[in-house]
Amino acid sequence: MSARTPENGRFDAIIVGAGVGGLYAIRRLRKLGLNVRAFEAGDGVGGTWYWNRYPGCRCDVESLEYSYSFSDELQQEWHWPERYGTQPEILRYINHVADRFDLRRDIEFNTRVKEAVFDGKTNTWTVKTDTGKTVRARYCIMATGNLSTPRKPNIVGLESFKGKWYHTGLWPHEGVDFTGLRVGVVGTGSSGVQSIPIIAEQAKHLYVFQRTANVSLPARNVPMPPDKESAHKAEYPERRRAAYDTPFGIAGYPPPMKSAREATQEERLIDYEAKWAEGGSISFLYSYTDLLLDKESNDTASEFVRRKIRTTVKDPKTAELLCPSDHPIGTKRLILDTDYYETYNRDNVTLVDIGSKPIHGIMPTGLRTADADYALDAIVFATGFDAMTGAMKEIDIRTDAGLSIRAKWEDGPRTYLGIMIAGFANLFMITGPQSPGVKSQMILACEQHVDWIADCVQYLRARGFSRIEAEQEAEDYWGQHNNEVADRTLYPLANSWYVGANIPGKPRVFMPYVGGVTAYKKKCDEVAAKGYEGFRFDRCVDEQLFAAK
Ligand code: N01
Repeated sequence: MSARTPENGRFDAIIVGAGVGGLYAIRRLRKLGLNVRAFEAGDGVGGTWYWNRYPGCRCDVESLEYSYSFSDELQQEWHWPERYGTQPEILRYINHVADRFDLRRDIEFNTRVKEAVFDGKTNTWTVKTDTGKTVRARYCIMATGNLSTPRKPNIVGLESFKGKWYHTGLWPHEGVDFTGLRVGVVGTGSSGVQSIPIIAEQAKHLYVFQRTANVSLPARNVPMPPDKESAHKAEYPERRRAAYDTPFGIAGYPPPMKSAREATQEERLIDYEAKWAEGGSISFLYSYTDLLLDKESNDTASEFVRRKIRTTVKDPKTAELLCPSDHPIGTKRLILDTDYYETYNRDNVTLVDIGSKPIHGIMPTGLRTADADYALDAIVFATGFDAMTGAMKEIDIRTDAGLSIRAKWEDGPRTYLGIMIAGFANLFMITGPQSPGVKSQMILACEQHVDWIADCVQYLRARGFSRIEAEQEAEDYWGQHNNEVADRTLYPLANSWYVGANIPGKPRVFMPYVGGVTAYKKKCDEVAAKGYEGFRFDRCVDEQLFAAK
């Protein structure tokens, strides 16, 4: 069923994006009686899970956690077949949610929002799309995602390449068969590491072009044990509540009790071995209290992983290249893999060090580095995204007072709570920069933000306000707090997408909030309980425009 347009062409809320956050926003705002319209660039729901269809794509949070909590029937009835959800399985789930809660009728697919302009006289947003549509709404809700702006490097000669090239974040829906081909994968972040073992099984030869070695831990994926599923489901409501009282928004991992420095070498070895055998990133980071705070403690975990790599990879030179050494473990997003390091023991896989011998260009027949030519039939760019700010800056977001997001965020994002931006009234972000979104269980983060936004909108409507805006002082305080919290950790030491280091020319600013979900949610709740402290409200001149229903 296609999306309905009200007779006057005006909505209460426009939602940009129909991924996990956008879908829940439709549901939640609709329940308040709001007339909503979502725009989605893809021809289906799912966001990240719609676009990232590369081989081996799978979530790194366990599937019983990585799911919506807003409906107990849904969480009880849905069966996750494996410990970690595959991309097709997660997309099937999101489609099920869209159908089950009848969300599609408010979504306009194949429609990209190009521009959003705020009118301070009527307190409305006017949104224009690439399909030539113009709509107006009181609220604009950006559910645009944090890793939704794929970026391939500007390499000279790519247009001359005679083979095919792909980006993991824009994977063809029909899939790609690499059988018998000479394939090059550029990039060894999560997307590269997940796809490399699968591509290696198909390709005649696979060349992995690695600039920096990353840390990958074994996922230890298994079919879902029935007893685990039933035990989890029996405690779902309690577990969901408990998740908000954890640093990463994921319950079920016993918090560490002591520092790595307090443990003996033998104890550490036993602990790390147990975590390695268990699989997963949170449990590994939970080995000790200070792995993300103290470099010396962190070194013990990093060295453990390097030893594992050296014992797994048979060729010592390749093993050494794969050993991460430029950042403390966990300060870049930890990767979970299945047989990644083992893949380098295959005869048809070659690791190419482009850190010391960079890519010089692409030729019709393949790729040239500083010291060799590689004949290729296909190139996969697993080179990541313009993370956290890219999607917001792709849209021309402005106000009639002459402000624009592109200008305001020129030196990095500035927000209050990662939800609103001073100067941009009635514009909400779901898991925006300076919120813990990407450092937590994303679906929980989306639900928390949408619930907060929905409560806020209800508050405004109950009091007849048509405008809410973050105060500049509140935004300044939040930015400073965000940096202070990050500076207490080892995170800023890494050249990660958290600081925009993967995009040439992007200002180096630490973007996610790493004070933990517990502290963050408490702050958001306090702000709301104090009548939305740090925000100011107003009524508009033309109240009839958006008379409350
Ligand atoms: O991207 P990345 P990703 N020349 O930015 C290299 C989430 N995710 O798509 O480290 C050569 O991490 C770059 O090298 P370097 C997850 O949060 C989750 O893999 O910058 N190489 C790096 O190796 C993740 O963190 C899941 O030196 C270049 C790689 O490309 C995030 O998405 C799965 C280059 C990019 O790694 C992004 O992951 C997938 C250049 N010019 C993704 N530019 C799961 O849930 C970049 N690189 C499991």
